[in-house]
Amino acid sequence: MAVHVKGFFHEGTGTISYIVVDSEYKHAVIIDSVLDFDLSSGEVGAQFANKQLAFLQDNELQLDWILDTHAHADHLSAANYLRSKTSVQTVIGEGIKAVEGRFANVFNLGGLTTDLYQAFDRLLKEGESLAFGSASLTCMSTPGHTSDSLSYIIEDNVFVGDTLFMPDGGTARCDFPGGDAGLLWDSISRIHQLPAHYKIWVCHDYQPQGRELRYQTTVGESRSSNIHVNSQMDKAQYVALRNTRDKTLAVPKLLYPSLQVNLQSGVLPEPESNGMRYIKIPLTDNTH
Ligand SMILES: N[C@@H](CCC(=O)N[C@@H](CS)C(=O)NCC(=O)O)C(=O)O
Ligand SMILES: [Fe+2]
Repeated sequence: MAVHVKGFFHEGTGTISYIVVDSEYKHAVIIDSVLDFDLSSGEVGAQFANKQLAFLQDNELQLDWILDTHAHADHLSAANYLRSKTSVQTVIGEGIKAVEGRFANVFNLGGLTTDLYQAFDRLLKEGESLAFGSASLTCMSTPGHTSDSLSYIIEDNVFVGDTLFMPDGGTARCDFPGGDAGLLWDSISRIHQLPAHYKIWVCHDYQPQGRELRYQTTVGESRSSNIHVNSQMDKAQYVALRNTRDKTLAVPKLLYPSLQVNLQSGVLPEPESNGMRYIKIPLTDNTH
């Protein structure tokens, strides 16, 4: 398979979504697409996703799968929007069931819990493969940032979601419910055991020190120079560093909207009797 990777940067959330192309057979998959969302006005848009659809059309590509690496907590997934436009199936890791179970209580979803994760067409297990173009893609379960995190391997490309950032960005936070710094260390160790030339494609770049946008490294480069996980570090040191740093991080601006929508593969909440859709924000009352 002749693999070509096209990254699309979503400025508002620092997310990189990918279209991976089997250039020979003209098939493609989309990984981690984003809906535009303005929190203050409640406007939801599809400008970003439409750019990706235009790319598919302009290049006469047949879309095989709409993939998410995890239940994102900082942006709304465009998976369901893309499915509505293409009739292609949405995919996430089976760990989404546990994530959903944890948040059902936060959002008081009660008896709905078993229906939510059925919003995804396919739930993948460690090592499972999906047909893609002339070959296949395989997933590796890489929990830690979230318990449902998966990495997708397509030939010598690894789409790691938030399991790793660029070497100067380190690693993702592990303080969301179900996050676990020790598990993230173990998952990264597995990725770092892949051949050194494998390309790692990250899902976020926060441009440390204002440097230019970068979203691709290699296993070799990440292994030797990631600022959080490298040969100078051991697991206990990493867990301490990660947990200390996580205590300093603010709640992501779009945490609650993202989870409510992303547990349902990007389906917006049902309209209420006046026809409007609403996002819930659980309040913590610290007034007394
Ligand atoms: N300021 C961003 C933060 C988003 C965020 O927390 N991102 C997660 C990945 S979903 C992370 O690991 N961030 C690491 C960091 O901020 O150091 C927002 O509000 O959206
Ligand atoms: Fe994330």
